[in-house]
Amino acid sequence: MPDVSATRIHASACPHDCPSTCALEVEVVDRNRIGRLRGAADNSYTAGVICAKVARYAERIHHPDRLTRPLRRTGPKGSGQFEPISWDDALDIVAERFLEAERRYGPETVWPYQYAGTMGFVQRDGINRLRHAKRYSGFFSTICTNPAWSGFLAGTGRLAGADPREMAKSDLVVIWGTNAVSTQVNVMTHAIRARKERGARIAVVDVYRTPTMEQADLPLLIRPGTDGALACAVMHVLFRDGLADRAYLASHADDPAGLEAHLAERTPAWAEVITGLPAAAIEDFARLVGTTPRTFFRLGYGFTRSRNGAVNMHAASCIPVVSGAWRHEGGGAFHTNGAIYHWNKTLIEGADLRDPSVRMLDQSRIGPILEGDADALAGGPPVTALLIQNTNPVTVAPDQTRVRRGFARDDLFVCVHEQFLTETARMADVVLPATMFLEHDDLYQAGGNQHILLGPKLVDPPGECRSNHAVIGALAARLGADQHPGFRMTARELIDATLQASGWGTLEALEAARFLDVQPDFDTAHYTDGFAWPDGRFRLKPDWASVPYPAPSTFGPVAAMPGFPDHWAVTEEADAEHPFRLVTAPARQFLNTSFTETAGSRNREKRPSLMLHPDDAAALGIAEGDRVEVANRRGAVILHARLFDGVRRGVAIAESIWPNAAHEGGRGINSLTGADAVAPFGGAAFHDNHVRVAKAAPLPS
Ligand SMILES: Nc1nc2c(c(=O)[nH]1)N[C@H]1C(S)=C(S)[C@@H](COP(=O)(O)OP(=O)(O)OC[C@H]3O[C@@H](n4cnc5c(=O)[nH]c(N)nc54)[C@H](O)[C@@H]3O)O[C@H]1N2
Ligand SMILES: Nc1nc2c(c(=O)[nH]1)N[C@H]1C(S)=C(S)[C@@H](COP(=O)(O)OP(=O)(O)OC[C@H]3O[C@@H](n4cnc5c(=O)[nH]c(N)nc54)[C@H](O)[C@@H]3O)O[C@H]1N2
Ligand code: SF4
Ligand SMILES: [Mo]
Repeated sequence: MPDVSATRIHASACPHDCPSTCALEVEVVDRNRIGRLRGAADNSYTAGVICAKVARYAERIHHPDRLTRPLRRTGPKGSGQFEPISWDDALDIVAERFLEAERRYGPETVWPYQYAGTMGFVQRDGINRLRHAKRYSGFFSTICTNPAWSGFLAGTGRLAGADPREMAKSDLVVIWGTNAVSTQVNVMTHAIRARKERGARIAVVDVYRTPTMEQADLPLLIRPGTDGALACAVMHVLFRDGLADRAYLASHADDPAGLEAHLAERTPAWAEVITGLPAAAIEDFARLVGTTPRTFFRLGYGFTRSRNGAVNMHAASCIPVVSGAWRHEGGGAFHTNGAIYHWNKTLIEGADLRDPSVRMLDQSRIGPILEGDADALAGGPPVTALLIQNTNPVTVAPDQTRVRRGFARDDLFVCVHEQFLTETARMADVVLPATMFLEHDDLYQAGGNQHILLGPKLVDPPGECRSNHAVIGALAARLGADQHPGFRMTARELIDATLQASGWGTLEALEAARFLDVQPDFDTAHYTDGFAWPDGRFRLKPDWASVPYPAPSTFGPVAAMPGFPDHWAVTEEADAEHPFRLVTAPARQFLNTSFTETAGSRNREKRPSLMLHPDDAAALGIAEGDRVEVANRRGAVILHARLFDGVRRGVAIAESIWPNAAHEGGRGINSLTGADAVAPFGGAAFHDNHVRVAKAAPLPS
């Protein structure tokens, strides 16, 4: 291992909301400047590879538009008119306004609202300590993971799976509903190693020909929201052709006979009608799965962002149980590793202060919540004060029209702590400048692999930027709520105490090691001795309402969810008025809206566009580059047509998330997405929208 301290190269971890959580090597030029970022070659998952946007990080951290001073709004909301003020004045205003709101409506009127702009525990989760100390409204986090996690948990009972490095030892890697080349490049490192070293095949299930599907030996291009049908037909073939592992099913699953009977009618021909994939292609795929013991299912998030997303995840996760692939190294399934870490984050989150009677508000329903929808407010007071860190809801949250109306309310006080003047920060009354990950200390866990990583402070922040931890502590003091020890400890002290309380050693040890590989052994990871239920049996037929997901209640039409895997027809289907299904998949050069501020990313993404099949475009009289209006009852957006035969007819793809302002009229892509909760535990169906598409009226000259 190179002695990084003797050089200008220092170890860190990527803080962004990406399953890869890469181990980084950062070139530090001096106290104020960094050079190139690289992937750590000696981290067995990162394996020296990181994405281009983070390799160019100097462009983001040294960006001239970074916020460097606290600001107070001087013009109308959203005008962008601010004046610099001192930190003391800024924090005094925020504390005063929060106390005033609390006097009027009680503490639940204040809603601390955060997400995963940084994945570091101290800087991301510390806001909960202030929330609990003050009994501010709870935050039910739903925007990203809930349909995926609940769907995976429904079968295995535990959010963990086969070691993702085992993809390199697989003979068939099935990359399902993730555009890994764009969104978590390291999956490709291991999958392609398997192809090079063992002649493995790669199958990709997606709804357009992504850069990942371009790499596939078996591209499986299906209609959006139909993964459950594909999974059923694959399992039908496995049972029909004697390729099901009946011994494994007998010892490891709840009701294989029931599943087999249920699948009798769910033939490839049945699935062809639903998925659009020819029955012969389904047969070929199923046979390959059934005859390749080492088949690794790498299940992503993308295919769960539909109203039936949890059901589809569960259905896909049943295949390696039916085929018995779990038995083999290089086989089984992996979605995320949340369950392997056994953290005790009491100090960071102030969990000991939490009052369970305080209402929980749904992150994804921020639009209805700010508009005063009584159901969304869970019967409590209106939200009149927001403290926002690590997220940009004005652009990323669904049902944007309502979100924007909510933020425009004059009786709403908003404080945004940010690195840039995002579209959310523009709506704030007070804006506070935030540090970036190389300017503060934090601790990270990898979702898409098995590492615990340290990201130490390596450079000084520009101007007056402060870390989230510093801001939360300073506000707690002003609000008379800083008795909890977590407010008075440094970030490093919190990291050390959290590692020790969780059984992961000390900060000193982690600092020396840079990252810890905490992969469970094979039998644990592969559920050899049983899945994580009292009877050890994988649930082919889950009881959805009792899936062990930490949610305040169930959401959506839970009672109508199918027991066995199925095509659950609750997606927002095309109709005469809305003939297209719109998917708003991630753009390669952005990370949600992060990196939309850097020229290196923006120039490569060019402009907000809509991929359409050339025949659909021709039928609508739309040519390459034309301005098109994309609309449904929630809103309308102008995009530029990109003709592409890698999308199906009737499907449209808008790679996201561009700033709203990058679109004509300032209406962003989430004007088209819905905030209705996905069953069974909430979430937003970002890829499940019906829309109409038409050539836009010419611009007034
Ligand atoms: N470059 C880049 N990287 C990112 C992000 C980003 O915005 N840009 N976002 C980060 C975040 S927050 C997350 S959660 C992860 C998510 O990473 P992934 O697990 O990769 O999931 P998504 O990126 O949401 O979606 C990936 C793919 O799902 C496909 N998809 C959509 N609907 C369906 C469907 O019904 N069936 C199937 N089979 N496929 C479907 C989309 O076409 C897309 O290609 O990525 C992270 N990494
Ligand atoms: N249409 C559509 N919408 C989507 C999605 C989609 O696929 N399609 N994906 C959804 C998904 S999966 C997700 S996870 C959400 C994500 O949405 P967000 O969580 O809002 O992600 P970002 O847009 O990257 O915004 C993160 C912000 O945090 C800030 N930040 C980073 N680090 C720090 C820090 O240390 N301190 C402070 N104070 N701020 C910091 C960054 O500058 C950035 O502005 O978007 C969702 N929205
Ligand atoms: S691939 Fe993901 S974790 Fe790795 S550097 Fe890029 S954004 Fe960060
Ligand atoms: Mo996400």
